[in-house]
This record gives sequence, C-alpha cells and structure tokens, in this order.
Amino acid sequence: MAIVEERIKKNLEDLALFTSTPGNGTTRLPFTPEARGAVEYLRKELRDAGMTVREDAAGNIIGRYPGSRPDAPVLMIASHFDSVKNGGNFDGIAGVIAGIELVRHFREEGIVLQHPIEIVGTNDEEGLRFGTGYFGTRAMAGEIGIPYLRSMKDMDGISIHDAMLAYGLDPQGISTAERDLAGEIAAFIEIHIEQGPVLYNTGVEIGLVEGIVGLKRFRVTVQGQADHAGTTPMDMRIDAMDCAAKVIAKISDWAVDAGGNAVATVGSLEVFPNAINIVAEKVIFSVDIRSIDETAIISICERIKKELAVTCRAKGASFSVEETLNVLPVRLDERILSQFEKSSRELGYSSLRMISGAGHDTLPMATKLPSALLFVPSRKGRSHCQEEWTDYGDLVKAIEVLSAMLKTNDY
Ligand code: HGY
Ligand code: MN
Ligand code: MN
Ligand code: MN
Repeated sequence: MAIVEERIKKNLEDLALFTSTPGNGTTRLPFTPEARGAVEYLRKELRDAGMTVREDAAGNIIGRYPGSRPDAPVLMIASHFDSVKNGGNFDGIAGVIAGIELVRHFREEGIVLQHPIEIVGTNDEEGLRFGTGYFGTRAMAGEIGIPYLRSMKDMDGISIHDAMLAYGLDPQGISTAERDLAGEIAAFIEIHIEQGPVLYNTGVEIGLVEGIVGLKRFRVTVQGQADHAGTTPMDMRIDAMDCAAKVIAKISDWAVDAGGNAVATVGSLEVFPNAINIVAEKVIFSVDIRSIDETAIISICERIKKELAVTCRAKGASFSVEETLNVLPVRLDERILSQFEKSSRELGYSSLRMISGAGHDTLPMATKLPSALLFVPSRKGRSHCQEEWTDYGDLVKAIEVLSAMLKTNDY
C-alpha cells in the first residue's frame, strides 16, 4: 500500500480548521480549545491507524505501534501540534501526520520493527503563549517543575499551571524525576518543513539536518515613569520607550558583528500604559538570539545587558532581564543521518546536509538521545505566516525515505 498523499492532504486541511483566527492563518496556542480540538482529532487518527493512544501529563498526544520486542526502547517520531499566531498549516503538524501515515503504511504492509514506534504530537513547542519553548519534550525529559509552571505567565497573566488546569490536565502529573530517556527511547526522529529557502532554491528534495542552532530567549522589562507627554520637559522624563528603543535599535547590528551566522529578533513589544499622550511608564520586549556558535550568542547577550545598564542609568530608568529559554547548539546523529542519506539515494531523491536555523523538538531531545531531523521544502522559504506551503508530494517522499531507512536497518 503506497503512502497516500490524499490522506495527508485531508488530515492537514482538517487540522487547519482548529485555529482561533479562521481566515487569518493558523493560531493554535497551547492549552486552548483549538489545541484540544487538534489533539482529539489526532487521537482518533492515531487510533484508526491501529495505535494505542495516551495523552501525557504535559499534553503530548502519543500513539504506540508495537514492535516484535515489546520491551525494546521506542523509536519516537514526533513533531508539534501547536502553532505560532496567524501561521501556516504545515509547521509542526505536518510531521505529526507524516508519522501517522508511516504507521498506516507499515500496518497495511504488515511491517513490524523490533522497536515499538511512538508517534507523538508534542505540546507547546513554539513557546509563543508563555515565551518559553519545547515544553512537551522538555517535560518528557523531566526538566519542567511546578515552580516553572507557576512562574511562566501569558500576556493575560495566566500561568502555565492554571492554563493546564483549565485545559483538563493535572500539573502535579508533571514529573521532574530525571528520566533515563536514553533507556526508554532508542532514537528521536522528526520530519519538519524547512521554514527557509535552501531546498526550494536548490530544488533538492530532502534536507538532512546535521546541526541545530543554539537559542536564548529573554523577556526585558524597562521601568520608567508615566508623565504628561506635553508638559514634561525632555530632560525631566524617565521614558521607558526611549530607553528600550535605543537598545533595540542596536541589536541587529550586534547580531551581524557576532559572526556564527547569528540572528537576533525583537518580535514582541508591550507598552504601558500605551497611550499617545503619556510618557511610557514601562516597556516589555522579547529577544530571541540564535547561532550554531554559542560564543556568538553570549556576546550579543552581554552587549544587550551592558547597553541597557548604560542607557537606563543615564535616564534614571531601571530594567530587568528574565531568561525564559536557553538551549545549546546541537549536532545530530551521524549514523542515522547517513542511513537517511543512503535511503534517499536508493529512492532516487536528492538530499542536502544542512544546519537548521529554526529550533525544533529535536533540539532539546538531541542533547539526550540519538536524534535526526528531515526537512522538506518550504515554498519560497516562507513560514510562520499564512503563505507557508509545502507540496504534499514532498511529505510523501520524506515518509518513503523514513520507511525505507527503518526497514533496511535493524530497527
Ligand atoms: O522558533 C522556532 O525556531 C520554531 O518555529 N519553534
Ligand atoms: Mn515554528
Ligand atoms: Mn515547527
Ligand atoms: Mn520548531
């Protein structure tokens, strides 16, 4: 039974309906009704594909397809079901559907590996709602504790802890018991859209990711003083926006100076009280810094903190910097990568080794397990926007490569 492009198309079109911004891209934030709708849809698809299904304490949805050695560590094939705001219909979720399609194919062909397979839809990989990231996979690794759940809050002041309760999950179920993931999971494999232009521009069909950039995220708060915009002389203001803007304006140049193909992004900005005729009392902005070279990340961080200190002192403002995510750069598993390379070649598909500028669930898992990440082309390299598109046929190719690689090696 071939891998069925039509089923993949239908699944992804159905899942695109679970959005809080219909007609304006996919917005499926964690612990929301849209996430719940997508999870229940995936639960049904996983079950119909012949898997036993469970939702873990962190809200990951997990289907299990048995192997001939039931006690063998699992092969985990995963990606995320949450999305960014007004994003596309492929980021993350396409990898979950690809995993389900692989198991449908194995079941219809009567293929049983030694290792059980777990197809996982992970929760809150993007970190958009709470400014974090890789929540589901980091929870699997025992890295998420109750204090973290209570301290990380969204823009409405709702903590992850309370969002979980409202969503029907018990935060107490999250265990920080350091799990021996390497004993439980034989390998972590993710199929994901490239979200960049390399495959599309070169016409290459399969991206073999050798490494993923490291990533640091901050929430910066600048505290000034609200005053009348008209009557307060310029030398008597403590203008939080003026201080923040002076620092933000320099960050992109510091990223270019840092080398290591570093990137730095200020993607969100909140102003209080956010009024045209009031000097800004407080500004909160996000910083997302990435590079395959950790020293480049550190150098940009240091320059931001130093500039904040100098600028705020000169204006009488104060500031705080809260680190909300810190993941080191990773190299992926060469053995698995070359197995993918060989299967791609045997299937007649072109492949290219590359570095991922986007983090993925593979990023935290690769620090603990043999992990691999396969890319499929993104049209014009666009992603995290409604224009995000991947041809369903390209997903079929990646699933065929994964299927061939698992069948021809002793998994
Ligand atoms: O932001 C990222 O790198 C990814 O989309 N989570
Ligand atoms: Mn994303
Ligand atoms: Mn993604
Ligand atoms: Mn990602």
